[in-house]
Amino acid sequence: MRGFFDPRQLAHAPALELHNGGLIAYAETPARAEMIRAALPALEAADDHGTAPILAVHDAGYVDFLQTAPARWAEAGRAGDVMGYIWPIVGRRPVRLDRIDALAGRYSLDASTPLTADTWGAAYWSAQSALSALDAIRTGDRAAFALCRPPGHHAGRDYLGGYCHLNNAAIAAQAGIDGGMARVAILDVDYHHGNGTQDIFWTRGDVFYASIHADPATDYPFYWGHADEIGEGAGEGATLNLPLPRGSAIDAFRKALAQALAAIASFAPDLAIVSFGADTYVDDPISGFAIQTGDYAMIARDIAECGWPTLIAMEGGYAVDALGRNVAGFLAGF
Ligand code: OKP
Ligand code: ZN
Repeated sequence: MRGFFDPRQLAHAPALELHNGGLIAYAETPARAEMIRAALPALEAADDHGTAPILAVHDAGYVDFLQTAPARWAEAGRAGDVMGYIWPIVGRRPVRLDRIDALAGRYSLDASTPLTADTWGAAYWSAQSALSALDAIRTGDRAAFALCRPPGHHAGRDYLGGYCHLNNAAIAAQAGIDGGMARVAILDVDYHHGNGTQDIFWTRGDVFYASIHADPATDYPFYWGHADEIGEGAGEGATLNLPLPRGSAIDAFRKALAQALAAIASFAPDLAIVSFGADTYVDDPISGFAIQTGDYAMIARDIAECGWPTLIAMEGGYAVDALGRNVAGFLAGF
């Protein structure tokens, strides 16, 4: 299976994130991508598809914010990385959103996803890696891997959050549709619910979103990922959420996976995109499932047996020492 990555994705390296009321070292490190890369046969450089496929999903004002906020933040004399810390309360009088501090709140979901001067470039190339994997499939490959980093599934049309800036899976899905595919399914097997992907396609009937994740009653992103969230309008029934309790291991995970795969099979996609997070791993430092390294091949086989052209896009996974073998195990199983 061909895989894609650009070294510019490594440059995004914020110092700190807000965690349990304090600041800790940022968990979504460049070392994650290095470990994955080291465990795989050589990845290919991503091709540059420009900003058009990004703007087909993301709001132009938001993209401008990603590009310009670090400089504006520095000009305003703020030390440290850009991090939202003040949000407009909804339902009150209209407020000015043009100041850098207001924009950081306006365009963010949480205060744990800092921007540095290198973030835009890294996020841009992360999205290009996903688009390059799509090209491989369009030209006949059965499957392709995109080492997306930063990840994408928490980012919405006009907001960042959960270590995500551009929604790589959504950008590839939209590019597939714009390239003539009638239906794309996104299967999200990261530990966390992909609220951004769900939100982007919430009212769409041409992109099916299925996710297996930790119950939002106990885990990030808390507001989204409940079983009763099924989409609206033309998208009603095209969102499937399968939350699992903390502690869930491979048997429960595979049962949910079978349910997700059956739903996707009924949808009959032209392309499947797997938002693959290895943070379901038993020793992941920020997560609570109990998937073992050897289980990833089985999960991948279950998906591969469905026979769809499949783009695998990297999302989370924070047990850095085990990350390479967990991803390599998944891809080998596929
Ligand atoms: C990203 B992905 C605690 C802040 C909240 C956010 C978790 C984002 C996970 N430090 N952490 O889905 O792997
Ligand atoms: Zn995750």
